[in-house]
Amino acid sequence: MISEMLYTTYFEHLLKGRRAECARIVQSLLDQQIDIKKLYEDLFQKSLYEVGRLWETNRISVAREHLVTAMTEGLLNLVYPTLFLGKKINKKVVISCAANEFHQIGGKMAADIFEIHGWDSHFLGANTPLDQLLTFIDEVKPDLVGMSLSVYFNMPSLIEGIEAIRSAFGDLDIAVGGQALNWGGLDRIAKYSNTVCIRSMVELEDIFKSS
Ligand code: B12
Repeated sequence: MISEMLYTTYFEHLLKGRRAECARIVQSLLDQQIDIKKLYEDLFQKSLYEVGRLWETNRISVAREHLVTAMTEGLLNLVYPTLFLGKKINKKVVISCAANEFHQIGGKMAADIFEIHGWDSHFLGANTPLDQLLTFIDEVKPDLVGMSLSVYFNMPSLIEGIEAIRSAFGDLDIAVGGQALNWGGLDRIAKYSNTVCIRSMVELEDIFKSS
């Protein structure tokens, strides 16, 4: 549980670029064995969304937004040792951002949650060229492909990706996540077989219940 007071303290340190203080807070939550989904949504995601609002309304600079993003990516590494403690279930997932999609933190978090649930997760990061994604899927032969989309203008690239996966790999399961889904496109994605939209960490749990 992350109290409002702890969140506010963390956020102030984050905006001021105080890496050590942020790391101490995250490490102490990990020491208390916080649910990683809560850490991701209620600390990292919440603070990055807030930073997005501050940036959008010109209250912080692009440089500060980059600082916060880089710090958060570093803090995610503190979680790394806890990712591999669970029992492996012999399932593989490949998670990638759509081509031209540069927001990679959400997809990385999703990949971590799969790993915690015993999957082998292969996270390809931002802006993966489609032909490279297809080649990688062919090599790894995953049980599921996750696609991340943050900005709505990249929807055509996501749809192109889904169609290419359908045509090369038949009915391979696909899960689409990311906040671009808040701006629409659910109907366009829903028409593809074996393709689901995941809107939250709670919805992601449904995949694990059925696996
Ligand atoms: C950091 C950041 C950047 C960085 C990203 C760097 C990086 N290493 O990732 C950089 C500087 C590259 C960037 C660029 C741009 N950005 Co930006 N960015 C952000 C910011 C501040 C944080 C993003 C983030 O990490 N969020 C936190 C993560 C954890 O949240 P999430 O992605 O939603 O992920 C969660 C779920 O969605 C889900 N999920 C995500 N992916 C997946 C995948 C699967 C398979 C599953 C199951 C779940 C899942 O799980 C996660 C955990 O719950 C956001 C603000 C915001 N609201 O997020 C703006 C934001 C996304 N950016 C925005 C914009 C406009 C841009 C630019 C167009 C700016 C510009 N003019 O150049 C470019 C676009 C670049 C591109 N082509 O993609 C807008 C988008 C608005 C819109 N309506 O589409 C936002 C919302 C800011 C704003 N308020 O206006 N940005």
